[in-house]
Amino acid sequence: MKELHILLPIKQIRLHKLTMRLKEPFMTSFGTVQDKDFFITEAIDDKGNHGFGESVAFSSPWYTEETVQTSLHVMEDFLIPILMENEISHPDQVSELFYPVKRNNMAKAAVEGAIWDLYAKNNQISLSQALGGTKKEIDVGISIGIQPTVKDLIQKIERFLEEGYKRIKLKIKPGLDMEVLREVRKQFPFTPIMADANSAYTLKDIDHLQELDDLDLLMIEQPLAHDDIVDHATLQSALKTPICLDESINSMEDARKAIELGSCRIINIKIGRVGGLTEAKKIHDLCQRHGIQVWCGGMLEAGVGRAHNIALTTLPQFVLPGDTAGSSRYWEKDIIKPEVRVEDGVIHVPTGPGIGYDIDEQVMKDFTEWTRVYDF
Ligand code: OSB
Ligand code: MG
Repeated sequence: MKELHILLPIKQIRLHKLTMRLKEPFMTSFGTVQDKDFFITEAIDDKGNHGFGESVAFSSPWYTEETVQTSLHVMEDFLIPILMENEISHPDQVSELFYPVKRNNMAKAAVEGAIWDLYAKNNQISLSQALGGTKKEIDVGISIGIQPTVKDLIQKIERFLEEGYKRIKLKIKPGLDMEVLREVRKQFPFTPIMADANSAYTLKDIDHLQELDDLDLLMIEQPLAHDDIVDHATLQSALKTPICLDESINSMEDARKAIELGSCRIINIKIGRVGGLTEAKKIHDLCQRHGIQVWCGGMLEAGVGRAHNIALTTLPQFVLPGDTAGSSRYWEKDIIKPEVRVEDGVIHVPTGPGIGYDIDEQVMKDFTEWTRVYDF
């Protein structure tokens, strides 16, 4: 099957630098984001197909070490030149070619994503089909940042449940955790709820974290250090609540080791964090073989990144609702048309070629600071 699906020679890559403002600031244990700078990557082939990707690094390195600036440096000075020097016939080859560049996964994913979309468009299939996805609709949840008061939080949860979201994720940090979760659990006794600590705790907090076990949470996401899988194994053996790893899993090898050590029971797959769709698929397949549940995380993406997340989530082991909420949860206006819509807690997967959404040229232009062109 792979042999039939060819990728035409790439003629040009464009990097579009965008600035967009979230409707409201998003607060986590490590800081707040409201203005989002990022890149839309565009790959163009001989036939005039245009493939799009999106970079997910933030302006400062609080989630992982990458930033908007490091992404630009790595894409422009290393990754795009590698593509200029090599011919590829399938997008899976991109991550192999990028292998000599250590880490910088978000930069890699941004470039690889445009090539996956280009490949699907050239073959007149959806990105979901190109990846081997099967679902026609995907279940979605919502991630809520730290709120000024518990009352604000409860109101937000009520609103999102009315909109149909299938699970609620709350951001927690030391001092704003058990009390908040207890109050939320009291107000919503039957709602699927989880908490994300973004690596705010250490093993010294083990007794404190055991209080989570009374709250009937779906999981606790990344309680310990961003680069740890050893202490997480110790914590998981002391907790009934399943641990989900986010920051700690940057490759299939990381996932294999975490599964072997018992560091988690669930993995949050983010395309940017793991270096692209090919690696994301490998982690998915590994988890499927080991009975580890997966779901698709979010990076407050604009429409292109959101569309990639939707396509990935159509793979069968994405059994838990992800963080891919509708466009309107984040943006006054998204850069794709139609925007991503959530109805009764599901997104209907688009069936058109590639990502299945068109770029809204006017909106894109309004948010574009500059564009650089690389001719092959
Ligand atoms: O840890 O999952 C995370 C947002 C920014 C950085 C890290 C995370 C998040 C989210 C929100 O939880 C996900 C989203 O709604 O896109
Ligand atoms: Mg997380």
